[in-house]
Amino acid sequence: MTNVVVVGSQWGDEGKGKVVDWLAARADVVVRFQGGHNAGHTLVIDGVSYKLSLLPSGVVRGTPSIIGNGVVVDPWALLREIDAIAEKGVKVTPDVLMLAENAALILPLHSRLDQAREAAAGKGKIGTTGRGIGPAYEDKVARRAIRVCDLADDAALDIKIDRLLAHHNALLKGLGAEPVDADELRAQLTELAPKILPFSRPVWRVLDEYRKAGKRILFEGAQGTLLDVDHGTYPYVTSSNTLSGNAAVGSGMGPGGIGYVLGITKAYTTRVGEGPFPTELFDEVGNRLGERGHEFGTITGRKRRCGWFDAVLVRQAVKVSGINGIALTKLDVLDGFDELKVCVGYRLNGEVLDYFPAGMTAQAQVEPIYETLEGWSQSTEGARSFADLPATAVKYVRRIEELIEAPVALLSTSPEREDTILMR
Ligand code: 2SA
Ligand code: MG
Repeated sequence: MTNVVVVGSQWGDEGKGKVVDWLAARADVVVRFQGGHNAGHTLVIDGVSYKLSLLPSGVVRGTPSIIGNGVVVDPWALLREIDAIAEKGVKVTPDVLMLAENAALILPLHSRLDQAREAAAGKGKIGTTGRGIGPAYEDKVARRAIRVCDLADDAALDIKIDRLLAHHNALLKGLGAEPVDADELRAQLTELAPKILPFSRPVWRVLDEYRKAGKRILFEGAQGTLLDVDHGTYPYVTSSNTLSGNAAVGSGMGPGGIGYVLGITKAYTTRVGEGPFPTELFDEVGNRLGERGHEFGTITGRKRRCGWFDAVLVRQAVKVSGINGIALTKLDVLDGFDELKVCVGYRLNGEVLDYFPAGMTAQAQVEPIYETLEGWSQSTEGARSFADLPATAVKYVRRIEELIEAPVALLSTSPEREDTILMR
């Protein structure tokens, strides 16, 4: 196995958690490179279920795990998560978890701002997770973020807090909200420092050591391609680059370290939050997909919107992320449908498009062009070989491969790790 980058090829919730866990058992180190505790996945190991949002999946099995510089880190959320899995018997020590010293922090003022903006936005809201992800990335790019390494540097911390609050307190004043007290923030960070700093490392060097020793690195993406801040359904996106290319920048490794790109792809489509969704279904079929697929957010419990497989979107994800192969998940949710639809193009103002346009209005107005495929009545749940699948399910999988211009490398047929078919 070379290094592998796992990315979502739709709007997140494609089932990355299970596949990452499957791969983590074969990796020497697991690295998160973007996002924050807006991600959410459930790992089921020996009947015990673990809900992770910021910690890389490797930690549960004791595989060395890295939170890279591209991640925005809420240190309190990190400590809570470490405590929560400690209660289940998993101890996260600095030998197992390494945190990039140059990662930006999410502070309480970021989640407050995120939630206040969403509440005030009315129809214009994004439907964020309210975790402060966007405001934290804004501060990072605007060069006023407080980073992990600042917790060890009193002189820098004073300057940084002043710079940060000069901006935020003006903003809060405009919103008629209470300003943040500099001394109080400093005290919070001082209290935090001894708990967080033991995990802090020059992660790029650690990765270089792994590379030199020929170790296998697994990069664990969060969210999905269509939530990418550049290539997604902007502005209805998250605030990081979710594409495979960011694995290099978000961890401090050159692009040559990326290796194989695996796109996790659900056999139908879902999205949470606002924004365009061409194949969304508002009928019984949509409800059935949601119920059979248990389509509720891991972290926020939000109901996910459901629709048919959109091959145009996934093909675009394959291109922009350089996906070498996909892991197709939740095929069993389609069991029992007489027929299945797959979107193969769009119609917009009388024209046919074979890609998803970038404009907000165009994205909202495209109408899917469907191809209808025959369904199957047998259960595919828990199938462990391709030969166990009904012929029409095989046809569905093969047609998807053709349309998205990428092979199916893995097929996942239940949340259990063992119910995974290795295709090639
Ligand atoms: P944010 O909070 O600024 O990143 O939100 C911006 C958009 O990104 C979407 N988003 C997500 N979509 C699906 N899953 C996500 N993670 C959790 C999960 C979500 C949950 O994996 O289950 O528990 O509800 C995730 N994180 C961000 C979000 O819906 C906005 O559309
Ligand atoms: Mg999820």
